[in-house]
Amino acid sequence: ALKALIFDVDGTLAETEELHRQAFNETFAAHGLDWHWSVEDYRDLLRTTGGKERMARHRETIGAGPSDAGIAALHKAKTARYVALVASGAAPLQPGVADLIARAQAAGLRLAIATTTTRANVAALIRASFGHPMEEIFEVIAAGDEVAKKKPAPDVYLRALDGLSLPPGECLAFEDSRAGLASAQAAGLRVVLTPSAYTAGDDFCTADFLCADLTAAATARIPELP
Ligand code: XBP
Ligand code: MG
Repeated sequence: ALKALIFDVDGTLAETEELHRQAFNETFAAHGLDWHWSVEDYRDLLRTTGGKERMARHRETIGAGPSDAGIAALHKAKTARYVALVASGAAPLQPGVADLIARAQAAGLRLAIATTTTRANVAALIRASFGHPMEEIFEVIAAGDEVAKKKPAPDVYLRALDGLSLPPGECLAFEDSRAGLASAQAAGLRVVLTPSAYTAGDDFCTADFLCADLTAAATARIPELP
């Protein structure tokens, strides 16, 4: 039987990528770096998960840029900017998310997070959108640099399963991207896929359930969900 729901954050709980992009661009400008990522650039850059990894890939693509230590410092500054943007309430939850989490809590399902982003970013988002500390809503939080390999590797989902002490068959994962889908499935999980602004139009044919959003109407054909 279903015991837990494991959620991705960026694109799944909330539409956050435009705030990440804004935080990256403001950070580049503030540090005198002549990088600027357009929506079109960013769609492609998102295929590299993780902010530091994304900057390093951009450096390889253009053949110049900061050292790894410079990238780490930029990423710290980017996180501070992103946290401030999210704290101002700039990232709306995706449709149905608040209701699904309330129904899951009422049904006694356990809740976890498996994300590529930085833990501080998740804390800011959950505080701003639910009005509670993230630990009061999510029992297990597996995030960013806490694992060796980011999505599409299974590491972050395996860490969440380990924290829950549950087998993948008793959990459902919620994702919005191909990298996230691959990560969760490689950990043995079934995946409910809801496309987000940057992933709409991607090929999700391997998803166990493909839903337009997480409203009760859109997820009605997933029998285990409350
Ligand atoms: C989200 C990401 C993250 C954010 C940036 O992927 O790829 O890199 O864009 O976060 P997913 P950081 O939703 O699949 O977890 O800058 O904190 O790394
Ligand atoms: Mg995502």
